[in-house]
Amino acid sequence: MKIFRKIALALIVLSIFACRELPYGPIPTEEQLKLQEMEMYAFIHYSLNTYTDQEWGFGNEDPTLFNPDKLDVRQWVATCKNAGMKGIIFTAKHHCGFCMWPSEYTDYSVKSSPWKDGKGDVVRDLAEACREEGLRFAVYLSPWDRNHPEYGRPEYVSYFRNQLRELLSNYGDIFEVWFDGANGGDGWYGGANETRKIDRLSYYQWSETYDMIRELQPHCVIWNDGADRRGDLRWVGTEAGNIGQRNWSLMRSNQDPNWGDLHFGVEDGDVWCPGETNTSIRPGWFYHTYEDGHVKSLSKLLDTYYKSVGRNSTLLLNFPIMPNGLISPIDSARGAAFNKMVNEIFANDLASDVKPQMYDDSTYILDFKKEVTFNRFMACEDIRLGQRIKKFRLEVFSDGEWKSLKDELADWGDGLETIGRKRIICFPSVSASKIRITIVESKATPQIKRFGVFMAPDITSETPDAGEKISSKMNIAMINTPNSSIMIDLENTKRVKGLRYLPPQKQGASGIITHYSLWSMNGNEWEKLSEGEFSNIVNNPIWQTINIEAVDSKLIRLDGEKLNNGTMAEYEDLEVLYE
Ligand code: FUL
Repeated sequence: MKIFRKIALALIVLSIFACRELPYGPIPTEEQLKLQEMEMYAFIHYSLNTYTDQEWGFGNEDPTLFNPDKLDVRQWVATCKNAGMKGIIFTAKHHCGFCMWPSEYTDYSVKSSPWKDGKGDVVRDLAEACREEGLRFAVYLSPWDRNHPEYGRPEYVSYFRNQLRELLSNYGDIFEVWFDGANGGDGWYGGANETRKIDRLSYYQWSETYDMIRELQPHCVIWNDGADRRGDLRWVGTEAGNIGQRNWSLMRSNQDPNWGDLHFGVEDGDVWCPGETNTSIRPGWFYHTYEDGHVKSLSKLLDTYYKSVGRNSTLLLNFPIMPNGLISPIDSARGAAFNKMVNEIFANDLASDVKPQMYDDSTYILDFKKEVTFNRFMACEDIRLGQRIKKFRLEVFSDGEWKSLKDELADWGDGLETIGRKRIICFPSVSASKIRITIVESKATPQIKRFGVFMAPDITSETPDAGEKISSKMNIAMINTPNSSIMIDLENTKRVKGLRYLPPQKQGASGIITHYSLWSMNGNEWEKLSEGEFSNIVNNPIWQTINIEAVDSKLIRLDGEKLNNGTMAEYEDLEVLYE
């Protein structure tokens, strides 16, 4: 009798296991899953750059410039919370090397500033405010340090690790560490004023650093691009605010990714590595007064949401701090409006009471039993079992026939490739009584967690995309030069106080000026007005402004001292600033 009972029990257990679907391919860790579920979290960029109006500091900026009179981390936290952000990643140290906490390993920090008589700690204040308000807290620590004398040598790697240890030991739980990809180049380096190149794959010895992170903060995820060991999250190849319309949360563990791998993920990748779409609410990462009129519009932010969260990615949205120590009210208001709109759109799921009818492993029908009007469709895979679906079809039953839908934000085809944790498809409003979803290709039996159907208001007409395009092509005579110069004939003598340069906007463009000199001619001689670097222009190809002391000029020449690629300086647009 006993033996029969045992056999029966074993059979029951076996049959339960036989029915339970097993994971297919790589799956997320608990930490990756938790991060993906946050969907949106904020970046905050704040450093000496805020006071020098730069995007990248050279490393020799005076630390006494850091002296905000209204710094209020609670206003930052409130802004981020109202914008729907579930955490904050703070630039503890940007490329200039200035530390926003009083690191014991350098004096180039808040402790050498007049703010709070050198006794302040922005990292601590923010970490505490986040905790009190229920936001998760994380740090950006730039590996490239343009201040440190030893940068490029092994000593710097120990310094970097020491700083990381401080941040991971003294500020409570850290949900993510962000190691920016910008690496090496010119800098101050303790007065050496030179260019230092490093091998980004081997120099930092990431493997050891990762072990230290895992030990100090076992629940922290590592963002890193192309290191000698794969991070937990990946850059998506652009800072414009979009990931590929096809997006696998997979990468190869032992291969340096190319741009396509970052943007689209790798279908046959062997490790889970979701994309994190990082972009700023303004053109730049740091605050510049001249960008006050160019805060992203509501429709632009929604477009970003669909092209990140709606494409199986998280959204890391940046809010810069103003010199007074606050987030601009323009940005706060826009962030809140964005979150309100997202909540409104997704509050009412028209499919919430509709049980999908399944015809086989790959066809589902949502029957509303009446005509409903909608313009957004959502599908979610159970990613604990792996990302499986390669391609699907979406049809609506309207006017007595099945009609195919395509993703109106798609860059090619119908845009119905991959689902992942969350996929949102946008299309013009349609009235229909049924939706049919067909999984056309899948790696293994599809594991759908949810379908959703929504009606979003059309806001494009209400909120034009102000701030994306600042000026149209100027009415200026361009003189073609055979080299890396761009010459502008002002036709007669004018009082010039600057030049604005918009680099070519095409993905992968060559001829982007990264280092420039600016010249003017009024008589017969060229006079050099200014020279410098357009920092971060390749990853974030936004308008660059060169301000000069006003001069009389008839000809202006912008020389590309260094280009990202090619020999011919290219531009999308130029604007001469007159007094
Ligand atoms: C880039 C950096 O160079 C920018 O300054 C900014 O921090 C951005 C988030 O990453 O690569």
